[in-house]
This record gives sequence, structure tokens and C-alpha cells, in this order.
Amino acid sequence: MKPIFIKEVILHTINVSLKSPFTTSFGTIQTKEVCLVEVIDESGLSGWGETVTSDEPYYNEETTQTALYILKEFLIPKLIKKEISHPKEVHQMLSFVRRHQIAKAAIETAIWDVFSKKNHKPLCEVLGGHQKKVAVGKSIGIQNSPEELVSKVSQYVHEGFQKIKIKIAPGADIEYIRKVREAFPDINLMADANSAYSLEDIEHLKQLDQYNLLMIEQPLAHDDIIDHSVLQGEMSTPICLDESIHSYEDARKAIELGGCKIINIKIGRVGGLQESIRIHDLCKDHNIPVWCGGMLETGIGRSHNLHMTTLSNFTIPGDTAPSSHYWKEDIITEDIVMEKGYIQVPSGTGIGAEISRAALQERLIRSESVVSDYSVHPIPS
Ligand code: OSB
Ligand code: MG
Repeated sequence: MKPIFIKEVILHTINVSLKSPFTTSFGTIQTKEVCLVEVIDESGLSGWGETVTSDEPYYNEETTQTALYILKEFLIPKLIKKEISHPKEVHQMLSFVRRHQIAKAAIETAIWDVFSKKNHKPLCEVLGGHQKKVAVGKSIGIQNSPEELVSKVSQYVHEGFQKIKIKIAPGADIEYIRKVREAFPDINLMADANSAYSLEDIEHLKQLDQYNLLMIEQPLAHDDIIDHSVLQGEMSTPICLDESIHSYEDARKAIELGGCKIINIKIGRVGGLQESIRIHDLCKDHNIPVWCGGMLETGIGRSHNLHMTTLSNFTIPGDTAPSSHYWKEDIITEDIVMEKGYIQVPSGTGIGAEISRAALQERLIRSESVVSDYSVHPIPS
């Protein structure tokens, strides 16, 4: 396949607003800044990625501003003006920077997009995926009452979503799940705690076992694997890890320790598509199903998620609802559409989604172009 040579990188910082606030155990999101990364190859083709950060370091330690800083000062100087023979090399090239996975993923995914376009292939084909359509689930933020939650669930079940994920936290958990399960005895239902509990809550959490949940996502600390393995020993509901998994190595250790039975793969959280593929393959070898988590992305990030989800071990519906379900306006020209709970993977080259320059302009805070590998910092060769 043809290599690419990065001539320019443009960082477009935009502002996006949610249709309605999204509440998790760490807070409420209403608007956020996102940095769209445009990588331009010497032939003039553009590839797109996005920072799947929020404005505050509450889900993990990165924010949109830290990602921008790391991109400008370290990651772009390392990659610009270089020939890249395959995007699978990029993660390794960026390993001189410790962590900052979301910043790394933003540019790595843009490189996968431009590379696929240059080679006239849809991204899923370059990734090795075969599924033509992906099953879609919906993540619902914490609601004011169990009744409001049941009405939201009802709406999404009727729209055809194949899995319903409910955010829980102390005070908004057992009763909320019980009411939803009573109203919908047979749906694929799961809970996401975003680290709101500790091992002291074992007896409390065990009450969830009676509701036949597909899984409980990240009940304990964001940086824990060991306590999760203790909890898994006590609970029949499968534990899925989200926040704890930042790399292939984290996944390997979690599986070895029995800290989870399912893994949520987020491209941003693990530093890009190459690391996502490695985690996917590792899980497949260990009979650990995976699914694609969401980070309230725009249509760009959502498109990357769709292509990744075509890999064979993505057997559980992902949080891949069209971004138009969340944001007032998207920045891609054609809305992603869900039909009967599935989204067709775009067949065009790369991610198969086009940026709307008009929508981008409307939401733009600033665009910064980088054309040189100059940095005040020593960048290891
Ligand atoms: O834990 O999965 C999570 C959003 C922001 C931060 C963390 C999470 C989420 C979601 C969003 O659940 C789901 C989506 O994007 O559809
Ligand atoms: Mg989660």
C-alpha cells in the first residue's frame, strides 16, 4: 500500500452543544470544546480525527486543552514531514510520550483516515474488519427519578436500540435499575458506574445480580484492577472495564487477574486504532467479548468507532448511536442513520464521512496550522 507523507496538520478547535445535558457520576456535560485534527498529505488529501476529551479532567486526566498542548509541542513535531509507510507504526512512534492516549489517538486516527483514502479503501477494510453493519446501543445519563428514566428507556427501545446502558451512582442505582427491568423484562440492559463505588459497597452492588444485567461497567476506582477481581469473585453479573484499560498491557493484566469478563474499547482511551486492534485480538484469544464505548464524539469520532466495530470480536452492541442523537448540530455533511438498531458502515474511502466546512466555520474557535517539525523541546529521533 502507498505510504503517506504529512505536509501539514491543522488543529480546529470547535464548540459543540448537547441537545440535553448528560449526567454521569462525575458531573454534567452540556457543551464542550473539541479539537478536530486535520492531517494533510503531500498529495493534498485530508484525514480527520478528534480529541474525545471533555473540558475537565473528570473522566480521565486529559482535557481538550492538554491534548492540544501535547499535540502541538510533541506529537506533531514527531510525525510531520515524515514518510509513514503504515498507520500501525504511529503508536510506536509516539511512545516517547508517556500516556496522553487521547491526544495520541486524535492524530493516529486521522492518519488511518488519510492513509485509507490514499489507498482508495474504506477504513474498516484497512483495519481488517468484515461486519457490514453494526448493532447499536444507547447510553442514558442519570435522570431525576426512576420514572423519568423508564420513559427515556421506553423511547430508545422503540427507536430500535439493541442495548440500553444506564448510568448509575449511589442514590440513583438499584431502584432505577429495578424499575427499568420491571418495565422491560427482556431487553439487553447494563449499568455504568464510572467508578462511583468501592469494595465497601459489595453487598449493595450484589443486589444488582437479580436484574439479569449484561454487565456492570467500571464499578470501582478508575485506576484499579485488583479490587475489581475481588468484586467479580462475589458477583454473578459480568464486570466490564472502561476507565482502567489504557493499553494492551492493562487489558492483559486485567484478564490474567480476573478483573473483568468484558472490555469496553474506546479508541481515545487506549491511544488509537492500532492499540485497539491489539486489545481486540487479545480479548478474542481469551474469549472476552468487547464492545465500542462512546465519548460523546462528533460525527468524526463516531465514524472511526463504526469502522473499528466491524472487527469480529465486537459482539456486543456499542455506544455508537448517531452523534445527532446528542449534539444540536453535527460537523459532518451526511448524518449517520440507524435503521432497525443497525448502522451501515460507510463504504466510501477512509472513514466515509465528509466534514461540512460551513458547520465547522460556524462552531470554530480557532484553527492552528502546523507545517514544520520545529519544537522548543528535544524530540527523540
Ligand atoms: O463511561 O462510557 C462512559 C461519556 C463520557 C465519558 C465517559 C462515558 C461516556 C458515555 C457516553 O457513556 C456514551 C456515548 O458517547 O454514547
Ligand atoms: Mg463507561
